[in-house]
Amino acid sequence: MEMTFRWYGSKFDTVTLKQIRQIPGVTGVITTLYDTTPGEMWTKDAIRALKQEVEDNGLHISGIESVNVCDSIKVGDKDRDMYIENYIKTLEHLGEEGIHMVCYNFMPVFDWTRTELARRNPDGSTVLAYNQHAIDQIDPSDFGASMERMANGQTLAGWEPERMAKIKELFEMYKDTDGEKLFQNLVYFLKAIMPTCDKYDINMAIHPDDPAWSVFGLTRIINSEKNILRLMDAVPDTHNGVTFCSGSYGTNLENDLPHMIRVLKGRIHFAHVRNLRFNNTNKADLDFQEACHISKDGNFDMYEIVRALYETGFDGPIRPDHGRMIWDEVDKPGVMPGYGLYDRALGATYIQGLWEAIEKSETRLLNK
Ligand code: DNO
Repeated sequence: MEMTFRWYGSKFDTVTLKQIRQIPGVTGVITTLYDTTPGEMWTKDAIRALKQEVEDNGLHISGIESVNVCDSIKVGDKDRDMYIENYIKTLEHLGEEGIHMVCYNFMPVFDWTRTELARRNPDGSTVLAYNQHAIDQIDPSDFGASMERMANGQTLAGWEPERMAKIKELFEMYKDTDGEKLFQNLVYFLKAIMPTCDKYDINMAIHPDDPAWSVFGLTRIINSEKNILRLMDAVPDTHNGVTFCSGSYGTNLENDLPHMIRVLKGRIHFAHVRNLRFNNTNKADLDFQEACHISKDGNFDMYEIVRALYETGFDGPIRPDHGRMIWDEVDKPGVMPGYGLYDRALGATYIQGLWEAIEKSETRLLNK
């Protein structure tokens, strides 16, 4: 595995490449052209400039998160082939610049959903949280105002004000798209881009739905072992792969995370490793909050998750995922929710500690 860190680009991120380079063991960044819109073709010049900036700071680009897929492709609109063509050109440009991993998602309308962006812990740190009652109170025709109430001036990816302005139109667009149709549109998209991925050796890594169930009546399909395996079988090319995000698959406690990693052997191209703490597991009253990375702060056994990645020979980029806001970082303007510097840096060193211990104890056993 390679330890990496998500970075949104110097125009948008409060974390600098210089800081990332100083995190022990981190050699690459997972980045994006954050000011492009889904459906737009990425130019070679823009990709090259990004790459140059990263390399000038002693790091390299380990993958893209995300090249977003536009709604026309997701609902299978008549103009989808034109947008797929743009996506293919973007992949060609990335491939020509030596970038071989692309994370994307196929969630309708919203990317990840939380109801609180700064829930306070007893130790003064803050975390992102999800509460089912709060979701049930949101009026889907008034997302803008609901978001403002929740956000404290911060914005979640997928919930940008420009997008909220078009929200009714977006809901309208998805009204005939049920789970099966969404799945078939995803397969259509993947089949169309696979020849390019084969040519440039680009690993596509679909991010799971977060949370792992439908929100606001919009269908969601990448949320369980059965569904992700169905997608792997529908497009068996190994370039059709997975972002294994423990925090997203883990929202559904029926998902056995280490087991899922084992059955997805060879198809996991990217890993997001983080922990969650459930305060209420009853579906109607569900409440979870994000934890720091260590096992004892949340519900997941992080040792078993890292061990499953190690045992299946995972050799792609791995990154710590959302962190708490600690050491007064929460008041810093512009910090991306969940993506401050400090707690994620602690997460990166913790995951590497687990990895090193597993690797060394395995090697010792083999040599006995
Ligand atoms: C949240 C992220 C997601 C992810 C996209 C991938 O923190 O993991 O926003 O980047 O779903 O397209």
